[in-house]
Order: sequence, then structure tokens, then C-alpha cells
Amino acid sequence: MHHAQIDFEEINIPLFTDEGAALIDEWCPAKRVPVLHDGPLVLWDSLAICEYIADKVTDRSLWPERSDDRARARAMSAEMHSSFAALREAMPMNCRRIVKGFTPALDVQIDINRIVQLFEDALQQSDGPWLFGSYTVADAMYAPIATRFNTYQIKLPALSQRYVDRTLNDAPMQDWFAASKAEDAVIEKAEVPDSITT
Ligand SMILES: N[C@@H](CCC(=O)N[C@@H](CS)C(=O)NCC(=O)O)C(=O)O
Repeated sequence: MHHAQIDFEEINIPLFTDEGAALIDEWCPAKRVPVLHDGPLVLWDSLAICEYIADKVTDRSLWPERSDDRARARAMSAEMHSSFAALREAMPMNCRRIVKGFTPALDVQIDINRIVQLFEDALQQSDGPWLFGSYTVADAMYAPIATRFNTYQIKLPALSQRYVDRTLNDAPMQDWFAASKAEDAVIEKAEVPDSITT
């Protein structure tokens, strides 16, 4: 929504707390985040929210121009939405931390390899700087992967690493990281321990 230059108000829901449970009951019909309220419309799914925002903006495109690129960007976004269970389980998103000495198990490495293949293919075909040239929904869908690759210090080929760095340095992401530093909530079950200590 920042990239679409749409103003919005954010309500922070502290997950897995009593306060968060009450807010989820109030705002989230599917009992999950994210959820978007726009007037009477309630949208309870991240990809549907992206599609809605992309439909709403008329002065900029949040999907690629060419129809086959658009199809690939949609497939890539749908794959993010429906896949990578091993990675999600082993590498919970945690943009306040760098986890030291993380070694991916085989199923996690397979997910990482698939994502790197997606990044490399898209970036080679578009020539960057975003996956499909200009910023699209696919970049938004993979932003939580960029933060995970950073948190767990995953080694990447140069092209993918440059893309991850671009995502991490994107102004809305920087604002988000700054906001996260001001939070003190910790979700214990999502805290992956360091495996080496310094
Ligand atoms: N399909 C949903 C998945 C949403 C989802 O699983 N959200 C997680 C956080 S990323 C959540 O709300 N977890 C809270 C819970 O499990 O109680 C989407 O992408 O919108």
C-alpha cells in the first residue's frame, strides 16, 4: 500500500496474547492477519488484499505490463502463498533478530533453493531492479522471505543477494524495521535459538 501511495491506518495486533485475541475477534473474520477494512469491505487474505489494491490504483501498475510477465508474477505470488511450509516452520519471520549459526534442514534448503531459482529467473529475465522490473505485488509477497534470508543469514548467489538487499533497504521496509525496534513483544514459540554463541 505504501508503493501504491495509498494512505492507511495500521492496527498492530500482538499475536498470541489476550489483547491480540480480543483484537482478532474484533477485526479478523478468519482469525488471522493481515486483514484490510475499506469502508464496509472486509478482506481477510494477503493475496486478495494485494489484488484489491492493484485494482484500486489507476495511476500505477502493481502487476507487470506484459501479459506473460503478469501471469508469471501471479504464479510466483500464488506459489509464495501456498508453499514453503518447511521454511515457514523453521525460519519464522523475525525482523528484530539475526540468528547465528543457522543450518537449514534438507526440506528447508529445498524451499530456499526453489525461491532462489524463482528470484534468479525473474531477475535475469527482467534485468531488475525488482523481480519484474518495476515494483509489483510479487515483490511485496516475497518481502517476508527477504527478511528471513537476512535473519537466518542464508548464503545467496550475488543477483539474489542484491535483490534481498534492495528489499531490505526499501523505504517502507526500513520504516517497518524501525517500528519493530520500538516493539517489545516476543513470540516465544517463534524464537529460533542461536546455534553458535559469540
Ligand atoms: N492465508 C493467510 C494466512 C494468514 C496467516 O496465517 N497469518 C498468521 C500470521 S502470518 C496469523 O494470523 N497467525 C495467527 C494465529 O495463527 O493465531 C494470508 O496470507 O492472508
